[in-house]
Amino acid sequence: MNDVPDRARRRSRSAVRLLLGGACALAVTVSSMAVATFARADLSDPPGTTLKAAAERSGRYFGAAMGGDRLTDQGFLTIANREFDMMTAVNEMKPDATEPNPGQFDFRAGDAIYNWATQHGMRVRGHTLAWHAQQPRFWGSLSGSALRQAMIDHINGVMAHYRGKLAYWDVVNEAFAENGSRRSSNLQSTGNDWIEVAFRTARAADPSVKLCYNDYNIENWTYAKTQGVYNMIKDFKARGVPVDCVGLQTHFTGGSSLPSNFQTTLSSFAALGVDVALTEADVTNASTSQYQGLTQACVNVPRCVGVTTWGIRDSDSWRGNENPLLFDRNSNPKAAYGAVRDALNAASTTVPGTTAPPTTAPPTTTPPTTVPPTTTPPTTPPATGQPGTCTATYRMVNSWSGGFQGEVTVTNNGSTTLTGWTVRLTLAGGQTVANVWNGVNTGTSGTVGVRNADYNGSLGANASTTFGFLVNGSSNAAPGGLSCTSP
Ligand code: 9MR
Repeated sequence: MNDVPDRARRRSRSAVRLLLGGACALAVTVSSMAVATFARADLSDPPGTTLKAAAERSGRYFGAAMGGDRLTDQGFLTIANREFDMMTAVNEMKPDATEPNPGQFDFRAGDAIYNWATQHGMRVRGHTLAWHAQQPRFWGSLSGSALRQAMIDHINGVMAHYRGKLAYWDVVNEAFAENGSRRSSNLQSTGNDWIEVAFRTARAADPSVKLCYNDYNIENWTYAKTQGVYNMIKDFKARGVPVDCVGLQTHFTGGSSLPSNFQTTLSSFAALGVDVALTEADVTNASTSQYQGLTQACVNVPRCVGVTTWGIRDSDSWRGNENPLLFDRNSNPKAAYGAVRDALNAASTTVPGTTAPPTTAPPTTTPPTTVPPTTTPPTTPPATGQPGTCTATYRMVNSWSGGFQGEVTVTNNGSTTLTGWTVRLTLAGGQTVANVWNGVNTGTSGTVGVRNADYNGSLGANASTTFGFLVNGSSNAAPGGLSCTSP
């Protein structure tokens, strides 16, 4: 395998990311690592000379997929390290790989890819938790509630291992048929709610990772399958099923090529309140115009967070005889590579939450000189809610420039079971709720109400439950005025 020649020096920001990646990777071996932080979008940066640098200007990523066999392929690793900042395991995190026998998990192959990627400053997309294919052999002898439970146990087992470490998880993969109805499968036969159960299980197992539905042939807006998936996501968002993103695989092969309405598809999904991503892109003969067009569609949609190609060189591809990737078998970039990089550099939208806060100086007004009141502050937070019913307490789980993840614990202080609860909290000015899980919100700014989800409203005496939420805004001020009422 030929190595690629040395390329232009990486921009300094990429160099810093590598150093940070190296430091973080050390931590992987001794403890679990937080999801790698992401470079800030800045469209005034000079054009990126690599795919990842070009993508990062607008807060996006550029990803690839790799199998474990590529970990000893220096040609592959050189390009991966230079050009990509997101990695997906081709097969190593799939259900058959991670749980070969009931309750016996094996993360060695997935971890090897995870460790290499994070040691080189990349983030990782998890692929996949529930799918009709590549299932553990023992699922084949299960059906009904036993199979449903096996799926739930699988999601819990795998997500516990990767908790806090991944950027995205493809929770459910390829669950729709071409005619827009659900694909027949053993999982579908456990009941139509299997997909939402998978997502609810996933959210509870790791609230830090974005949860995606992933499928192919959903790029054409007028295609029945696209509409089927769109209607499911719309329904999930309306009912508070926790889904954060839709992955469009973007395999353009055979009769399938870049549809002219691709951007409409992306923006229509995004308008439902989910991120979108191109998760497995490859194009027959690496058509420059199709690669340019698919990238252009993504960078035109603010919530299109990134593009992943399914492999790096044609020799890595599952359809290698179609030469569908951005690098040839000798590791040379093709014309499509330049077209993709140029389209990324020309992005005019940034991903929400990735732009730097304004650098304007803080206000210079003099603080008021009035003497503060002399009452002694209470040493414990004021009791919230009604005595004898429920209380709500808040903690910040994670924060970043432009937002934070919060968690509220709802506790039943009474001696009888509560059936339903509602928490109210008031966000600081400029803050908006982007997402709530394990609860259903009313309103997204100012005073926001969150009532229990279908499955966590019943709280026995002294029992508690939590819900989580993401907030976008320029300050990370904690919500005020917390109260809890029941029902
Ligand atoms: O690239 C993967 C290939 O090595 C496997 O043999 C195949 C088995 O199903 O899965 C391929 O990856 C698929 C991905 O997981 C889901 N979308 C389609 C991909 C290409 O088949």
